Amino acid sequence: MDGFNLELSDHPESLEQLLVDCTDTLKYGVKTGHPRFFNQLSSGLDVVGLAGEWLTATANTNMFTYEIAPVFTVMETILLKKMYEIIGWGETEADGIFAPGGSISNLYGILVAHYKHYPEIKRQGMTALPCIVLFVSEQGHYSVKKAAAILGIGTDNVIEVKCDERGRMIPAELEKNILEAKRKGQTPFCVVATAGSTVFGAFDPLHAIADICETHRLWMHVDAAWGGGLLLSRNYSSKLSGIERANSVTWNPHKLMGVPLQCSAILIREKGLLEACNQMRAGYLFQPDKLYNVDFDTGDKTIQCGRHVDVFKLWLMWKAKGTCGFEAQIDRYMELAKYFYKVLKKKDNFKLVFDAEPEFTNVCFWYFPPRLKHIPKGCERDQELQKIAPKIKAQMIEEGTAMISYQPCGDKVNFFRMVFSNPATRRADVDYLIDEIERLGKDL
Ligand code: ABU
Repeated sequence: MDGFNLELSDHPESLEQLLVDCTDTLKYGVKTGHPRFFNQLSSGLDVVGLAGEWLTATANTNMFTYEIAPVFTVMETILLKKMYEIIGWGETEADGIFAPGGSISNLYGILVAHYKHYPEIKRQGMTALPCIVLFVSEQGHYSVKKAAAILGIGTDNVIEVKCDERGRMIPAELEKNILEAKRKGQTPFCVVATAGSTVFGAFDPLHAIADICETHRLWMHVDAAWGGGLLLSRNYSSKLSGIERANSVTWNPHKLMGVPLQCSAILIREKGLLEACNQMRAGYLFQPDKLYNVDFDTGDKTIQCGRHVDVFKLWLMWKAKGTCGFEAQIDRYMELAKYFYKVLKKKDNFKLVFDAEPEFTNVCFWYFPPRLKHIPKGCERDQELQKIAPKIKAQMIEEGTAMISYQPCGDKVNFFRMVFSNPATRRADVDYLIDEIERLGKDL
């Protein structure tokens, strides 16, 4: 970061210097709004969302009480109601809160699940519990294990359920794992299904999972952090069919819906449970004898005290686009993913991880430099292929032309994961990326 002095000074610097610092901050940072930024599930820059974030910072308030954030609190209630409706829940049966990101929202889902089964845990901790276990697919998000570690359940008690060839949880395997856990004397309490897995964009079969949860009386949490936005598309919402049967749902508008970071909700299909689970009644914030109905105070539903206003930018974007605007944007990402898949399919040097139309906006693929085409399939070729994506990506970053993620997964060596969630991206950017990968990779 040539010439950018990040050290802090004892004395104030000039306004001119501060402006240079601001320019340098953006100059040396990654341009996540750039149409060729494909690295993350959250990307792009919505100008209305930006305005919302700006106004939020101007208000500089805290979500814990209605008395200090009356307007934002009502907006949160309205957004949550909209999200319950879209999921298929009645307003009176549901509850929720905006939380800092999908991992924390998943933590809430599991926290409430074990409180529901064992309310005594709030006072007595894990000593009150048998050996409880939960289930998530092997393609589920790592935050589920984090939550288990944080909550004292332990990562060993997160049982990974096998997936099919497209990365979807296999219900028969789930059932088998539950019965096996019971035989071992463990106590299953929760299943985390995934709607839009991080790497493959897979959707677990929610109805089949809900049936199993009902049979075994397990809490069903759906991690729809990535896939939740698809509920806004009449063309694609059926991929989440069964989500209405979940007990709790994570949904991140900062991913597919393009709301500036952060904006994530945990939605619970039981009123009062969040508050019962987390309430501490701090007298200095939650006085029962306030001038208004204190049911409006949301602060005791959360595991936080201070809470940032994440709702205004989403509310403002919804006003500006309407539900139809989100739908059109999301449908366009799905079309781009299909376009990308079709172009790659015709290219000799590219190989798709799944040779079928993309389930979501994730498209996973390898690039094969001509040199590797002569090495027969097997260990030696895999060893070489493993190095290709990191080398291409490193060069792309050096030159600043585009950004795309890669990873190994199971027995698959490093492959690229293309993902569409950036409203600025056009077909020309997709074509550019393919050409760029060939340019940087052909001599490797
Ligand atoms: N929470 C998953 C985000 C990962 C990604 O953006 O690639």
